[in-house]
Amino acid sequence: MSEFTKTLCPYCGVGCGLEVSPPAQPNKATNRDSKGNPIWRVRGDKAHPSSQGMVCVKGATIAESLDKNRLHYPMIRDSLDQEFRQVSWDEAFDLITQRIQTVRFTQGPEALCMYGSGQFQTEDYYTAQKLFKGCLGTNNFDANSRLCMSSAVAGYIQSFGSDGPPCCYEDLELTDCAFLIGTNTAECHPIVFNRLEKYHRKNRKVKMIVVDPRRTPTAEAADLHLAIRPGTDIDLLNGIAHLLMRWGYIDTLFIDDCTSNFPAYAEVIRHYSPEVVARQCDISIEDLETAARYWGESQRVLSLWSMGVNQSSEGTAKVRTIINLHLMTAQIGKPGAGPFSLTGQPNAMGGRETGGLAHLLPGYRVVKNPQHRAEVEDFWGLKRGQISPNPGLTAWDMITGLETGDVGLLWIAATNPAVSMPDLERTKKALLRSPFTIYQDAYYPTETAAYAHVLLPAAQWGEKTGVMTNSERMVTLCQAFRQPPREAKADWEIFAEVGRRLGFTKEFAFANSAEVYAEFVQLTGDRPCDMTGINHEQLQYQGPIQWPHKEGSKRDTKRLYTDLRFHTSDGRARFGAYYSKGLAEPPDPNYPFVLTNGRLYGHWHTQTRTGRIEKIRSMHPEPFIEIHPRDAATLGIIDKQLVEVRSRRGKANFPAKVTKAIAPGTVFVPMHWGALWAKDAEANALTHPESCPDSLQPELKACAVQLIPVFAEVPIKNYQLQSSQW
Ligand SMILES: Nc1nc2c(c(=O)[nH]1)N[C@H]1C(S)=C(S)[C@@H](COP(=O)(O)OP(=O)(O)OC[C@H]3O[C@@H](n4cnc5c(=O)[nH]c(N)nc54)[C@H](O)[C@@H]3O)O[C@H]1N2
Ligand SMILES: Nc1nc2c(c(=O)[nH]1)N[C@H]1C(S)=C(S)[C@@H](COP(=O)(O)OP(=O)(O)OC[C@H]3O[C@@H](n4cnc5c(=O)[nH]c(N)nc54)[C@H](O)[C@@H]3O)O[C@H]1N2
Ligand code: SF4
Ligand SMILES: [Mo]
Repeated sequence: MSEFTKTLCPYCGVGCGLEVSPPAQPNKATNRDSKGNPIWRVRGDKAHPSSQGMVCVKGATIAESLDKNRLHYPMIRDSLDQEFRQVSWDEAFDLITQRIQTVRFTQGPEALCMYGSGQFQTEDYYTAQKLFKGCLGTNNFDANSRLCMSSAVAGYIQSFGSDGPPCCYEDLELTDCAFLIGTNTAECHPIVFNRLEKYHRKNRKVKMIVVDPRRTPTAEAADLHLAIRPGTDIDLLNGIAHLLMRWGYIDTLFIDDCTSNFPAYAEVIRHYSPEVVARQCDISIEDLETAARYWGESQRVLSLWSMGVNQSSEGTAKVRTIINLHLMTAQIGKPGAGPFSLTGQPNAMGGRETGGLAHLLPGYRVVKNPQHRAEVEDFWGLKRGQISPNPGLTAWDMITGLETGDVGLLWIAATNPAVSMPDLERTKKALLRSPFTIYQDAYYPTETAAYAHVLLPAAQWGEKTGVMTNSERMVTLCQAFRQPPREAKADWEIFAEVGRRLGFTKEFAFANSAEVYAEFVQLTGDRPCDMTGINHEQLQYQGPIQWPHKEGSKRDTKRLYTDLRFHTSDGRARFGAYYSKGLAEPPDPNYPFVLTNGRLYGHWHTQTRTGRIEKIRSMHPEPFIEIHPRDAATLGIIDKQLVEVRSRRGKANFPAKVTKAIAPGTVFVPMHWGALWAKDAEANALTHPESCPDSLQPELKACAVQLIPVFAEVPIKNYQLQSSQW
């Protein structure tokens, strides 16, 4: 047997294949961490079709985080002001099942909630859906993907009749024009960016357009950077459409044969003349025309987007407006073209397949569709009507449900909402009111642990075998290569055991994760995400497989919609006709700046892993706020000076980084520093929860703030969890 175990990087949605091996000389000091644990060797898997052997710094260093600050035992406490005490799994399970039963029979199943994560493996997701939506009869399962992908999901469903990114990574090397909007691909999807950037550099005729209020490393590489005012994407996209129409770059044959609702859309874009759009977006007419010309003159246009688009109070409309451009120019269903949503988390896609949002059911089904419910009920052996016809509570609804007392039990797994939810002061207050919170994580401490009554130790990457799907629908087996530390268990095992103890013994009689997966794929039969031809064994021996992959099929499906038929009832893709609405909280004289926020290359979200890796800490030693020199001069702020940032909801402090990389009137802070990692530098102390009416995804990317220079010499440091504490 090879000394290498094949697996997948558990960070971003690029989904790079990794090979892991034990340290060559485990006893050598340099091969051990400060606790004496062996450091596993990680390298890119050259055979993985998505990444072809490449990895970024996060993938390369992942093994260094495995043994630092792990949660080893179940712990409980009666109230949040008490210390935790270690208990056996038996005791923890008893307490959980008893609380679930009490809440179920006193408040009803709708008072039970689970808040999960795109960092679950597919088997974890599926088991949780079966437990909550099937056995307990509540759709109150939502995931952090609500804050991440839900606008893309809603946009695809509304335009194409089904979710599912239609493109593949090969398209990065086949396109004539890459249109990157609201994505800092270079830092957040580095290997996707490497593939595109290499091809772009070699082929000077290939154009790259980047739409982002910041001059990110992604924008640096572009032929054209459109530094639009935050929240003006729809103006820009409709403006490009206006010019394509005016200049005759539209494909009327495709529009007639394959789409619907074009007249309503044509009426909307009529209002977006270059003069109006340039003013609205704060860009030049020339740049707008260049963008439209690049798009119109290219044989193949590929658009890529992520949080600058999705995290918006008009996120779904933004997604559909991108898709509109593809429909009017027939840029879909062929190599090098299409609207490609880059997924953030490693298994956000698996979450969508298994129905891991409050309005979804497994197999790309939706709660509101009676036939979909009936199909799942039959498959799970439930009585008709047992799955609730109402979509469950979304992530933010769970917070407000705690405020009103409607939520009686909250189970949080593989996400750290005390850092990542909007309006943190309100979020934390609500969490403090929770009658009973179970928190299931691999690490301790994390910010959210402070709000839990029960802590459950989760096995993580490398300690459990399961499946993840990346942005290009590539399904990879993530194999375990070491034992979970002490008493940690896989998420799906924890959910299944609770299910059995609640009396659903036959529903959760899985012996291993391969059996869970085998059951799940049956629910995808004849659905857009058909995976009936995929199982663990095949993934292990043949390598990754792209869906749809029906039982018996010989080849992967690289692209969707190559026959130009869509999943709508008439087979046509639908144009969405949207006027721009702008930001939910625009700047005003009291709060004159737009605060946006996002990610840095080395860090992963709330730092539970990357904050414990020395190399990454030294890449990004502290938080900061980017301010344009003109704004800094007006406010009398100099580089590195501490700035207090206030919004209507809260405040935070960051050292200033005065730079032309940010547009005047806009400021940027990284999202990575929660309460454990810096003093008062939480991006979400400032943000608001207003969300898109269709996707219910909050507008994390923009809120109005004021800036106040602080004249004190107290630089913010990574003040807790210094290496001595590891
Ligand atoms: N290094 C690293 N990589 C990651 C992650 C990580 O934590 N660290 N997380 C992963 C996850 S879960 C996700 S969701 C992805 C996110 O990947 P991205 O979406 O690429 O990352 P962000 O930095 O959140 O936001 C992208 C850009 O949106 C821009 N933006 C803000 N407002 C607007 C607007 O109104 N319009 C437009 N067009 N742009 C705007 C911001 O300036 C920012 O540069 O990254 C994944 N990859
Ligand atoms: N202001 C602002 N806020 C944001 C965003 C933004 O751009 N700006 N982005 C939003 C987006 S797109 C996202 S995806 C979220 C991310 O926000 P979170 O989901 O809160 O971030 P993570 O730090 O990735 O949290 C994952 C947790 O799961 C744990 N973990 C890892 N593996 C396992 C496992 O196998 N099992 C279990 N049980 N636990 C595990 C980790 O230790 C960690 O505590 O943040 C959202 N919030
Ligand atoms: S690009 Fe994403 S999946 Fe690939 S190694 Fe980096 S973090 Fe991991
Ligand atoms: Mo995300």
